[in-house]
Amino acid sequence: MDRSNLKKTVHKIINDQPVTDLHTHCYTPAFGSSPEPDGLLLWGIDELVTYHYLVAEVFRVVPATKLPYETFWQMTKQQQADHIWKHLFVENTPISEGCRGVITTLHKLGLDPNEKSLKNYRKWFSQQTADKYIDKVMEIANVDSITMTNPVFDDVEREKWLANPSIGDDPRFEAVLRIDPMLRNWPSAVNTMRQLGYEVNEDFSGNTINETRRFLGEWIDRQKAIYVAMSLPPEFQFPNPSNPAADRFIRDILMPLCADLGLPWAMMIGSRMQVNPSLKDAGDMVGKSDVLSVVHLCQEFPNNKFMVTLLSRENQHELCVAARKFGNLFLFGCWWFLNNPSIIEEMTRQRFELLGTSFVPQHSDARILDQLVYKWDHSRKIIANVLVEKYNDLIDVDYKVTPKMIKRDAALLLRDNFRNFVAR
Ligand code: RAT
Ligand code: ZN
Repeated sequence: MDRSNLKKTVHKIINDQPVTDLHTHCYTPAFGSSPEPDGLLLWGIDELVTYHYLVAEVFRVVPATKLPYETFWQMTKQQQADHIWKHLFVENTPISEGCRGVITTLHKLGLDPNEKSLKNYRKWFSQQTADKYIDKVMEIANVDSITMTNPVFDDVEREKWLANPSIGDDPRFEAVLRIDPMLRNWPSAVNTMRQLGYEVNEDFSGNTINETRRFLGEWIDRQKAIYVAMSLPPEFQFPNPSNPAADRFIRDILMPLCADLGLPWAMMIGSRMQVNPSLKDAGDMVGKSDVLSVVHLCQEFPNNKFMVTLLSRENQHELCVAARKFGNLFLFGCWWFLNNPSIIEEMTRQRFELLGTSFVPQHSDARILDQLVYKWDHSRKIIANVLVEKYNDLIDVDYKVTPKMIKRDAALLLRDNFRNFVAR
């Protein structure tokens, strides 16, 4: 392949490759959509601008000493969006990744991102319907499948599944059973399962093991979940002698169940919750995790499949090395605070160098449907740039890089590595 065409060819192939987005917080329209109360599918300008990443940023510009948290939270969604637009997009330059994302999204939707007020955007969005808008966004972002996050311990969402068994049946979406409280707060998980009629006890006595497996199994079936996921604190350890309930849950319940069903367990480790609760969803922070605990899990459960993403930049190299040791350890994405161009670039380069093409470079984590547009636009550019660099290194020593090879790599990275890993 001619070196002068390489950059253009790689960018085109990466852009043309549909992405299977393995972790988002987007929902099928059947879950209800914003601005309906309790609508879980969030989309449109007011949701985009009030994304929790931007809530955190606006409180740096207009601190709580000037606008108390309670006053902000009492405002309507539109008032919050107007406040954020004014301070982050009009009176300041929107160069943070969160802000830039809104600008990219508006631009790629064909809107002028220079408006001083949100009025015209609101008008444009009011002419869309959620269902058709999903198609439009998936087409622009070139995403072929959106993986939801479905927290069974969330009362609002659980009731929606119970009321409508086909709520997840939309060919554009896949479900994921999300069960953080099982390891973050076992007593509360037990309490909820008991209320739902399962005979479980905090001390694992009686039928707890079978009943918890039944609970999880039934929800995996109901959701047709393609994996089971948890976000875990930086302190997560396995084994953990000071938390015998956690070890028992993993050893006696989760691992056997996942192995039987061929389901991966996705561990997203390193989120330190609510260091500033006044910021609500924006109040979480990052902490370094214990990679050796991931290694211990891979050692003890060679028949299980582990998907792992860690939130701290400092953990990334050690995690890559761990993945070289265990074929059942699957690395994915640049999560949350890592989803910034400089860090995505560094992580992607490091992963190519240590793991070849055997990982998934990115997921969107989109909470607002429209974010698929910018998250994939920004990430594709970085992935393509790093690939160009790697192909050039091969071309330098006379290795022939062909468009067919580049297409094969693009398909693995953006779709097939994940699909193959979750295949049962
Ligand atoms: O990225 C986010 O929006 C976070 O608030 C979390 O939802 C995180 O991605 C998670 O899945 O826990
Ligand atoms: Zn997430």
